Amino acid sequence: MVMFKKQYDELATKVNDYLRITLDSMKKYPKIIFDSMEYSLFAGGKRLRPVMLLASHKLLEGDLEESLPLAGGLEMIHTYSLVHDDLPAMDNDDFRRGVPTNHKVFGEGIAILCGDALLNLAYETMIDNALRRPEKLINHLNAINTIAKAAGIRGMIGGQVVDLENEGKDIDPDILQYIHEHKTGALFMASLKASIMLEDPPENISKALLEYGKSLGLAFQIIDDILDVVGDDKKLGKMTGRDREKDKATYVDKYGLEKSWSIAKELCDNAIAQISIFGPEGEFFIQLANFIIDRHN
Ligand code: GRG
Repeated sequence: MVMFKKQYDELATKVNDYLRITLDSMKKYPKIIFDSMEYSLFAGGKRLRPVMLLASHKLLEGDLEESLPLAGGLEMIHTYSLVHDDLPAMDNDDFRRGVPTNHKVFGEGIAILCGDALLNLAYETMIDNALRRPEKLINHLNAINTIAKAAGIRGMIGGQVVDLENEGKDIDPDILQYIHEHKTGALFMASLKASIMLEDPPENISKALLEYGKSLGLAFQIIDDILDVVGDDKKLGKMTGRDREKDKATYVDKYGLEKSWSIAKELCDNAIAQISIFGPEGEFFIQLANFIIDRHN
């Protein structure tokens, strides 16, 4: 576990340093938008998705300098989704990552533009990186395409739309699974798929990584549903009990706490089982699944 934490922190630091350098190159543009992007990007997220991207690229023996801009781009997309999701027109939340939400500090207009700017900067960053690597241009275009699709209507936005449409309704379990797999799972999958696009590993390796991502992404969101009921606002850095207030479809609502835990644990076990193909090299991913099942924030 100590080793896992050290490896995780090293990768998260790489992401943070990269985001810092990239964002600082935007300093000459209007101060208010720079400040609002900096505020949400550095409010203290776990960097889970970019860490997964870098760790899987490492597992596939890739060069992390090559994938770092994709990892940074993915975190920018994730942060934009949080800023927009917190807006009054969406979830209307006051706290995120332990601090007041972006629109509470900068106003709704700037928060909308902040999300738009982070989304654009993500693609600028990933495309600039691809253009610097003509020998692997197709691999990079495929990786960017994977991330774009996962963030779009066939992925995260699609899941969010079905989520919004179903607030207050008693939905079928398969619709609930669709929402979770798309709203949250799509970016988890994209982090692994992007590294697969860069390194073209054999079919059985890609299959194992993608199955891992699918199970872990769903487990992560189910645990998020659970933490919204039993979690601590301070540790989570956001208000709990919001799903019930908004009458959102959740696993806890559908299956109860105990069954939701057992579904999440089973999914984590399935994720871990996929990793045996990597032998001892896969240890980080086993510990990552344990970290997700044990998380409190
Ligand atoms: C496009 C507006 C828009 C929304 C898309 C992802 C999403 C849908 C909304 C964000 C809010 C939300 C409840 C998402 C579910 C996924 C989730 C639990 C996000 C929080 O991820 P963490 O815990 O956050 O990795 P940190 O702050 O650590 O990065």
